[in-house]
Amino acid sequence: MSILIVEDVDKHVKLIKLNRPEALNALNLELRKNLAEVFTEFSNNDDIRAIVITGNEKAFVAGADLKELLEVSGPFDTLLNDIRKYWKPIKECSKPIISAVNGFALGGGCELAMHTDIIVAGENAKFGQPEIKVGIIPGAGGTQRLTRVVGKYKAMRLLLTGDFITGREAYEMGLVSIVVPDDEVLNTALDFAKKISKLPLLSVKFIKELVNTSYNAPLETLLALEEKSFQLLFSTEDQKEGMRAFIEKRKPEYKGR
Ligand code: CO8
Repeated sequence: MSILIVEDVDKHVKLIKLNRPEALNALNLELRKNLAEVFTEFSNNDDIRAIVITGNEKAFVAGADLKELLEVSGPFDTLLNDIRKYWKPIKECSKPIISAVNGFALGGGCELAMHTDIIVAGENAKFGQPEIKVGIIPGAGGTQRLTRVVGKYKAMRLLLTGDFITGREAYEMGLVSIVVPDDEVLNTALDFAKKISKLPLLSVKFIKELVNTSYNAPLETLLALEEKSFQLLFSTEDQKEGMRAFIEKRKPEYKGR
C-alpha cells in the first residue's frame, strides 16, 4: 500500500490521504517528495478545482520523521537540503486546499495544515509545535505562520512550551476554520471542496492568491492588485452568467472562463 493515496472524489475534486499509520503519518523524505509531486501535478491540471488532504483518525501528521532526522548531522544533509523545494509546490499550489484534521497535527503536521486554505478540525484533534522538546525549532514556517494567524502571545505559548491544544482550542485561537465532531471532519472538508469546485474558477484563483500574498507586500500594493483582479473578472463569461442567473432567478452554470 502506498504511503500517499490519491482518490477522485468527483471530476473536479481530489482527496489525498497520508498513509503511514505505523508512524502517525510522520513526514519522511519519501512522503515529502510524494506530496511535492502530487501538488505539482494537481496545480497544473485544469480539471482539478479543489483538493482535500487528510490522515486517519489518530493522526493528520505527527511531524517530521524523528527517526530519520536523528541521523542528520548538519545543514547539508540530503534530508535538510531541500526542505523548501518540497514544501514549495504545496505553498504555491494554485488550487484551494482543504485540510481535514483528526488526531495529531504536530510540528511539520501543524505546518502542513497551515499551508492549506481551509482547516477543518475534529473536536479532539491535537495541534502543536513541539519541536522545542526535541532540541530544534519549526522548519517549515511554524514560527511565522502561527504568529500571523494567532498573534505573538498565543504563538509564543505553543512554540516555547511545545504544548498541544485541541481542535476546539485551535478554533478559538483562530488557527482553524471550523471545528466539528471527529467523525464529521472528512465529510465537512469534502463538502467545502465540492462547493468551491462549482464556483467560478477565476474568482477562486484570485481570492486564494490575494489572501495568501496578504503578508508579503505593502497594503496599498495589495489593494491595487485586488482592484485589478476585480476589474479583470468583468471580462469573464462566469461573471456575466453569475449576475444574469441572479437576476433571472435561476441557478448559474459556470464554465470556468
Ligand atoms: N517521527 C517518527 N515516528 C513517529 C513520530 C515522528 N514525528 N511520531 C510518532 N512516531 C511513531 C512512534 O515512534 C511510534 O512508533 P513505534 O511503535 O515504532 O515506537 C508510533 O509512531 C506511535 O507513536 P507513540 O507510541 O509515541 O504514540 P503515542 O500515542 O504514545 O504518542 C505522540 C503520540 C504524542 C504524537 C508522540 O508520538 C510524539 O510526541 N511524537 C513526536 C511528535 C513531535 O515531536 N513532532 C515534531 C517533530 S519535528 C518537526 O516536525 C519539524 C518539522 C520541520 C519541517 C521540515 C521537514 C524536514
